[in-house]
Amino acid sequence: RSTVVALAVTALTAAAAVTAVATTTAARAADGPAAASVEDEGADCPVSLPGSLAANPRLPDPFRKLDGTRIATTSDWRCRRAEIRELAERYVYGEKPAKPATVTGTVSRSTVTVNVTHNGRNASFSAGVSLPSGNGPFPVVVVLGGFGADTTTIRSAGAAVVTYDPLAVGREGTPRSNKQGAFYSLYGSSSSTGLLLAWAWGVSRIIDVIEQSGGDILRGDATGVTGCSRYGKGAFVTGAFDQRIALTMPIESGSAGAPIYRGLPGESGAQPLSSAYGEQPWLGDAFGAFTGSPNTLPVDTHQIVAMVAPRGLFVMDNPHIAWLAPRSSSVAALGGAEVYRALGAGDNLTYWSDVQDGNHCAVRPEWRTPLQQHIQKFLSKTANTPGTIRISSRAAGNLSEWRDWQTPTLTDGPTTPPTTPPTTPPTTPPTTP
Ligand code: MCU
Repeated sequence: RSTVVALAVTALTAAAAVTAVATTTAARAADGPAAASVEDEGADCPVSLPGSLAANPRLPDPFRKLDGTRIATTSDWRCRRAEIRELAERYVYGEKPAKPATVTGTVSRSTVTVNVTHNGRNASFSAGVSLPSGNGPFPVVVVLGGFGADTTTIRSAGAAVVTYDPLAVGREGTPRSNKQGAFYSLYGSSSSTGLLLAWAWGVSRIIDVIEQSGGDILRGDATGVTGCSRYGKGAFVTGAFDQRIALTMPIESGSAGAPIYRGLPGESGAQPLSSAYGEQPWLGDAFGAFTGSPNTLPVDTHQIVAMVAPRGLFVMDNPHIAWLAPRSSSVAALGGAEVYRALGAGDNLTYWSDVQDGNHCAVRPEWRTPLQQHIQKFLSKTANTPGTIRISSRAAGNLSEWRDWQTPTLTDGPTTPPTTPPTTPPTTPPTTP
């Protein structure tokens, strides 16, 4: 039985006038977390994946390492995150190759071009640039696809919009055995990497070019990413897999995006995993073994949320469309929020599904101010508004039903090598015969 659900995308043009950023309140210089200077900080972490998988109806404990012990310090998170990344690549998205041997390109006031070479193969793609008013260099928000993102607000908040067509890098409508687009020109049309991570790889290469450009027009050190629906899935994965991205903003991403996989079979009307896996090759080929048994996945999307921590994350959801699995999405955010909290970064996460308009990918008045605040906090660094969790009562998940672990209090500081506990001198002196 296949139910075809067409989600009408309402193309909303000119959003209502957006009040320009007022200077009435002196903006506090934000000391929000800097994004990393490299795509993957845990590339050196040793990770050995499990030989077999055990079913677990609850969300895997994000703090428990593959060796069975739990992390104890905030610095332990770096290599725990690398484990999650490897699991996510192996079982969910496919592999994201590291930066290719050669990445070149150009940045102008209207276009970013990207040329990549790897193992003797070449590919190119480009993206549009739309600058805000004022003098640059400007922080960047990469917008995947052409709908759903409130680009008027993004630009009025001071960021340049880089409009990226993910389909140039990973085309839809192809069989898994013959994937097409710039990514697959380099890594082969039979690559088992799904479109979402191919799209993510494309954004990483745009950031490479901006970083290399000298920074006169666009800043390479303050990047956001957003997109709606299938491109919300893409934005979510893109932010998780490149730590140079300071702000990740998926909109109405639905199944294969933010919603926990384990929640989908029980969420009435939600797009089933088999449908999300089959509709387009968004997920990696390996995910095909799990569409009927998400409980055996060693990773779930609360851990993809956690991969973004402590960087800025603003998840936008629509509680009016059951197909989008908004309840399961709220559980992913609540589960991932536990990692943010443990890292002392609870203020860097916003989840917002409390919205009136039920149209898919509508530009919404409720998100205008938080969108502006997130850009100011994480990209232009001119404000420091704390994040907020606003879950619609229409689609409110309950994390306690989904976990059997508690959030540890992580101490600061390195644990490698583990500190030896001080030896306590015996209180009673040994008796001499
Ligand atoms: C929410 O994203 C998808 C959804 O997974 C699909 O089933 C539907 O066909 O399209 C949505 C979308 O991308 O709408 C623009």
